[in-house]
Amino acid sequence: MLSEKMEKALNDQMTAEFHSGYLYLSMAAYLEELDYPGFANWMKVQAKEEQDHGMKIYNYIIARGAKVTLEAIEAPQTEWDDIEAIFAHVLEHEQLVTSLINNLVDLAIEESDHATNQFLQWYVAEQVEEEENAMENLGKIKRGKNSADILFMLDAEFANRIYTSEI
Ligand code: OFO
Repeated sequence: MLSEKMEKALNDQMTAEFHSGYLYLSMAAYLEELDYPGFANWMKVQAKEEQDHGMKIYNYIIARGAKVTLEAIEAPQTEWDDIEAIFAHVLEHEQLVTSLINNLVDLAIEESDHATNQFLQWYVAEQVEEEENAMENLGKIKRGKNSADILFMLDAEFANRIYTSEI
């Protein structure tokens, strides 16, 4: 059984994950506009993964006999200054999500909700990976941003990312 507070916190995090998906889809659309189909592909895969992150929480709430409440998803940003700003935003966003996950873990510990704490450890590990990838990608873009040839090669590299379900 989940406490009312935990049920609300998990529903909020589920919405935050769906919002992340929406944000990355918006970045994908902007990158398509800039004619970078490879970077757009990377963002579309990321958007699908975020959908999975939300669904994992959805499934957990149901498994605990609690209520899933879908909330409004805030409209995402639709334009950025340049490609570096997009990837800097990804890192900033993932750091924000890490802090949200940490708050949830703190609540699980405070409530001695061991099952939810254990469930959340998947997200703790995932955020390490998310931040690592975001830092690596931003580094690549920063190094290549002044060369059309390098950006072309990076776009081709990012086109190789394939979606694999995380649920
Ligand atoms: Fe759900 O990991 Fe990114 O936001």
